[in-house]
Amino acid sequence: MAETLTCNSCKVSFLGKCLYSTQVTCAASEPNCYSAKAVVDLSGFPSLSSRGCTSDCNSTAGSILGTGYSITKTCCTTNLCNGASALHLSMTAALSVALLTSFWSNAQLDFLLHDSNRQGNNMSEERPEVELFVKAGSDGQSIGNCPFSQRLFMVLWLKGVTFNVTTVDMKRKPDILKDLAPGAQPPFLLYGGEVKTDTNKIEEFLEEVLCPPKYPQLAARNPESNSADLEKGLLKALKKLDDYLASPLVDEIDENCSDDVTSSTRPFLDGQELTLADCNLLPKLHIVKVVCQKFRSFSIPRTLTSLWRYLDAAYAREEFSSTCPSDEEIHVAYSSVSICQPIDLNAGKMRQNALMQPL
Ligand SMILES: N[C@@H](CCC(=O)N[C@@H](CS)C(=O)NCC(=O)O)C(=O)O
Repeated sequence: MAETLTCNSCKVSFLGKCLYSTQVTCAASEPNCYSAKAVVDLSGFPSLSSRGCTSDCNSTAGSILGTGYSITKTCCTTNLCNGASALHLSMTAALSVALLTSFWSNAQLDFLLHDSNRQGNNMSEERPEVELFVKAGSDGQSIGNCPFSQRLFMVLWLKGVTFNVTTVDMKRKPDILKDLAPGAQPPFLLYGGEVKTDTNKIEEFLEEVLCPPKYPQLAARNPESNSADLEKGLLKALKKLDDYLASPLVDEIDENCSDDVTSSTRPFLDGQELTLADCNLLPKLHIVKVVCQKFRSFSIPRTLTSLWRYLDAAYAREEFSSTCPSDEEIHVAYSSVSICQPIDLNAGKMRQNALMQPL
């Protein structure tokens, strides 16, 4: 009996390019590592790539909506032979990929690429087809300013499922949106061919279907870690958040078997790991930080040390830092609301919450 193979595989891709790759152990029915490249007969359309385990090494060609494409597959049969795992592009590199065609063609091609990889695979080893559509930035391609989109991007990444992210340019209102998700605003999710549009419901759904033992549970164990209460009144909220992060969780007290634990050292809201609570709060906190710095020259006070411990820990994690829109994107989104709305930060209140409104 042949030993199982270990191959490089792309876990998170953005506009068809690999953002994060991992090593996977192949099923016995998949005796090859592959790397595949899909090329479309359209000038300026970037090639899409994919790697993983497969039983099917055939290259294919065909057409989508009258446009020809070809998928070239290369197989090999030794551990990690399908390229260095260094297909780990920086976000900037991935974002600089020029796309000259509509998002849907890109999504379709990506689907096709993965679909063709699945052919001949053991169907019992189910791998959901997961495509996340996030709001595009002002250039129509990069990640836009949308905390809901980033929240789901982070959740999928933390789940460890293989997925692709495509940006939707709302200015171009792709026709397919009307059929697929009429009236919907990004983010939305295509999961095994089904479209879902409500962020909270999508999060609930992912927590339910991508569950242990294969995928981690991401819900915070301490309900107080969920941040809904923490978003009203800026300084008050930041102080409240800092206080929460400074006070030990029950687990931290239990672990040290002592009542003397008076301050917390945990990096994230609910403990050592990122949870749904962080996926919800961090995208908004990032926007607040960037907007206040730009339009009010206000930085989160260094005296809020627990909050800074939290932010530093979060920016060190790719699931957060690589899913953030650029600062410029946030500046553009908030430039109009920032002009006439005075914000009295010292009073800890923001009139009409202009800054928070799009959150
Ligand atoms: N459907 C979402 C809301 C989505 C949403 O509000 N998206 C915003 C961006 S975060 C949007 O696309 N707005 C329209 C635009 O920016 O053109 C939900 O789950 O509540």
